[in-house]
Amino acid sequence: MRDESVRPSRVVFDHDGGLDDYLSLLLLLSYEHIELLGISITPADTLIEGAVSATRKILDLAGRSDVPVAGGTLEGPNPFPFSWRLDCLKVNDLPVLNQSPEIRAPESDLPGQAFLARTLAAAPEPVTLLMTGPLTNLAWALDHHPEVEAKVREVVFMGGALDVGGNVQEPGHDGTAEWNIYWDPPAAKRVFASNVPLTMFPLDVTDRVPVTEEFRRAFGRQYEYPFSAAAGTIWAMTSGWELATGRPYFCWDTLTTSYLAAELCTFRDVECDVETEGPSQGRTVVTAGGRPVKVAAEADAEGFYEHCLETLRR
Ligand code: AGV
Ligand code: CA
Repeated sequence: MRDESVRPSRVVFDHDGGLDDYLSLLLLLSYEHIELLGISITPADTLIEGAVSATRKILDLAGRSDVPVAGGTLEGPNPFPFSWRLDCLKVNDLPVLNQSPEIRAPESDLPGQAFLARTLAAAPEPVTLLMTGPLTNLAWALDHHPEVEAKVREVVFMGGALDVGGNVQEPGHDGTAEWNIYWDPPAAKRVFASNVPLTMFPLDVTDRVPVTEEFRRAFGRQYEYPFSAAAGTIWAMTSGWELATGRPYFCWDTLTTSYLAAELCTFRDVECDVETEGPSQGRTVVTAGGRPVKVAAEADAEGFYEHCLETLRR
């Protein structure tokens, strides 16, 4: 485990309502040294009402009905496939998340982007910002509330593809981009233009942690724990993905989240830029003179799977 004395304890989470975004939340809520200040949601790989609702229900399951949730209203130029965005509705209807008819965790009156800006601005000391979707809300916060820049100790984000192919397969695109960056390339460019320290988990490292059948089924053997019941059921929704598309679902966001609690990856420093136009838009490129970024390079896959299973035995 990480040395908790040197780890940030205050975290703001911005996610985009995909299946592994909810798994990330389950992990985050299980890390005892982390104080979660609030959650903003980007309406990217999701339908926002379903994502806000499912997120609040997970907070209730964790006994963390004090954490506020805010749904964002900003949309990037390249929408996610609609069928992917429906996953949040399935999570929202999980029996383990619907044991009570009412939802207690509060929904903010503010849109997600303004909530993120206000939460950062109100923090007495810089906080860690975990982002498992596009960087849209942070880009907005930097543009509209420049004082938040000094409140971000580190942005830990899932996105990009450096020395491997991307995962965008859309007409007119060359396949070099990863979806979170592709959804809103100018937002990534804006964040790269800031001075906030960036720690990036690109496809290069997340490719090492596919959601395997063995990993999914291992949650069944600890089903008596509500977090494992939720996690195993959510991962089961990824079954068949490889047959349908030729590629597995990956632990993209969960590997990124595990960085806040465990030493499972190695890192390298790169200088990086983002393409915002044309057939490579959303591509992240290593370029001399580019934006310095700390990048996760290698992952201990077996250690990571075990970390998830152990963390979610609750
Ligand atoms: O590109 C990975 C990002 C992660 O934040 N998301 C899913 C994760 O939450 C987009 C994505 C890529 N392939 C997908 C995605 C797929 N097959 N289904 C749903 N989302
Ligand atoms: Ca995501």
